[in-house]
Amino acid sequence: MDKDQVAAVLEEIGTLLELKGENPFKTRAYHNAARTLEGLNEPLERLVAEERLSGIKGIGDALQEKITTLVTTGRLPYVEELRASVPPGLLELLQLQGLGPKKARKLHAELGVDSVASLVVACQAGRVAALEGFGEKSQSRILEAVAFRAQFASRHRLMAALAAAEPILAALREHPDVVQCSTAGSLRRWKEVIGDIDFVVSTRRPAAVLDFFVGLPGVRSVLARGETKASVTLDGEGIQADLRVVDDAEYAFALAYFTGSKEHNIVMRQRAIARGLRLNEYGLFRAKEETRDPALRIDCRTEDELYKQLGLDYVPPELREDHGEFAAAETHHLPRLIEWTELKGSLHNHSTWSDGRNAIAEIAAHAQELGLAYWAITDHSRASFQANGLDPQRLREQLKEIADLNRRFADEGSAFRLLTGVEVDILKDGLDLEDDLLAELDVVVASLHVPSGEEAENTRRLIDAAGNRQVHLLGHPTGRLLLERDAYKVNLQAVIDACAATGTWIELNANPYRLDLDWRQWQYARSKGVKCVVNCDAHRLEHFGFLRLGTGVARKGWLTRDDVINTLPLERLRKALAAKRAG
Ligand code: DGT
Ligand code: CA
Ligand code: CA
Ligand code: ZN
Repeated sequence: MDKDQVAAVLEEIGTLLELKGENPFKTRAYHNAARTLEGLNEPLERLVAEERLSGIKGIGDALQEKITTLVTTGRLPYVEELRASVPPGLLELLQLQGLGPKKARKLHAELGVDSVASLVVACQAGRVAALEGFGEKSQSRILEAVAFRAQFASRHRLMAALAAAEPILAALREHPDVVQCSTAGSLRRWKEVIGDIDFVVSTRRPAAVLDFFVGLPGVRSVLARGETKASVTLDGEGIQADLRVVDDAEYAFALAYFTGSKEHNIVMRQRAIARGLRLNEYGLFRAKEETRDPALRIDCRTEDELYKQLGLDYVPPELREDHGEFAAAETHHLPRLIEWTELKGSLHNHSTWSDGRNAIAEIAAHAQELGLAYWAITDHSRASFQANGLDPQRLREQLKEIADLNRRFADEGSAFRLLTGVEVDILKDGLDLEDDLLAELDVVVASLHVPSGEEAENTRRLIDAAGNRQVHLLGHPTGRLLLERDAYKVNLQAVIDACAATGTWIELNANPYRLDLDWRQWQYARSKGVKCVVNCDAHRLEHFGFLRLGTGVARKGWLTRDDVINTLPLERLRKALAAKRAG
């Protein structure tokens, strides 16, 4: 096990002990140790092999032994026993907002609550309100939290769905009876949140392919299995996946149909009718009635040919939302969408100087390995104290470290450069750092981390930040966390207008929880000439991969290479950064 996996187990032990009512010092020791491991700058395996765990503050003998066992064997009997001693439903309770181990334990001890279902029953009977330390208000808050969870239980962030779909698609591709296959549905359209995953396959042997699909490793349970389709639940989050099987001659039509969106399909069907044709998932037919008769089918081997038949340029899946793609495809005005390989770097990222997991040198090495041209280090400013934000003095020290590294790259003949910067907090009355200091940095990202409840107030703060010459871009401009937290109240149109007027860029934050500015807003922003920056907001090396996710969402927002600042090579980027400051 690596340090993050071990940290997760320690975190779980702490929680289980809390549920059992153990001594708070003991439970806290586990939580703290988990945090410590996460912050380590060297591999845990090495620390264990060199018996250096004891040198780490807060890791006593008992913890050392458990960590060593986990690292070397990947298992820990202690946690397995602990898990078995706690009703599994109690852990489920902790997923409810506002319900911690202490309250869960009390509900269990006093009311026998051992699952979300039995908690709802207790609430409905008014027994939770009657419990000491709870009351009416807390009872109705619990019911709200249950409703909130249910609403999101069947929806999933795109990143998780992509990860679940990839091995299945790969397996289908390998199968000898599969002729063509693809993902379809909202996943292929790159929606930020999806209901279920859809696959389309063409084959001469539907039964063999369906058998193979429902028996794949990673399939938790089979919900339905018919002659031409099957639905399953996958391991992990329990995402549902649907597979449709068609003849190869029907493949292009099925793929287009099951890619959707419903709104897009409706217009496609109307266009067919207007041409005296009939369109459905099996074909485009010379017919006025519903049919699947191959003799009437107009041959289309690809989606491209289908769009041609209906008088349209090929519409990339990301744009199939009936958001203006038909007018553009009719007149050859669809944009040439950005490709993720066109990105040259990311302008919003963190390091160990604030809440990132990797040292700047490690980050730079990784960026160079990936062939990127630049990477900005924009750690938090001091107001984000929980994220170990930087005050002016530490920021200046960081600038020295980056200058040293850049000198080294130059000496080595590498064209790669780190950019200095900060993610400065937008506070109630201005930015968290002085303009003079900001002016010394290559890149300034301004973010609203503690919004007000008032739309006018948040809008004003963002507009003021955009009005500052030192600020290049607004970070994660809505503050939303998909399926967890709504956007703060803000008049986005006014903010976009202010960015247009001041030459301020807007981030498309590629973190799978954020993906904002939302794709629905980019057509407007683009029409106003506002540039986008697709940023990783990386807190660890694995986050570099978000660039591909973010670019997909940028495509969904109709953005081209020219609309996205971080496709510029370094020298042109520097000019663009300087332009904002010139006013
Ligand atoms: P999701 O799964 O809720 O994130 O969204 P989708 O778009 O993947 O929807 P899903 O899985 O129910 O169906 C996949 C596609 O199949 C959908 O995008 C369009 C097509 N489709 C499904 N039902 C209908 C329908 O009743 N009418 C039309 N025109 N298309 C449909
Ligand atoms: Ca779907
Ligand atoms: Ca579906
Ligand atoms: Zn941030």
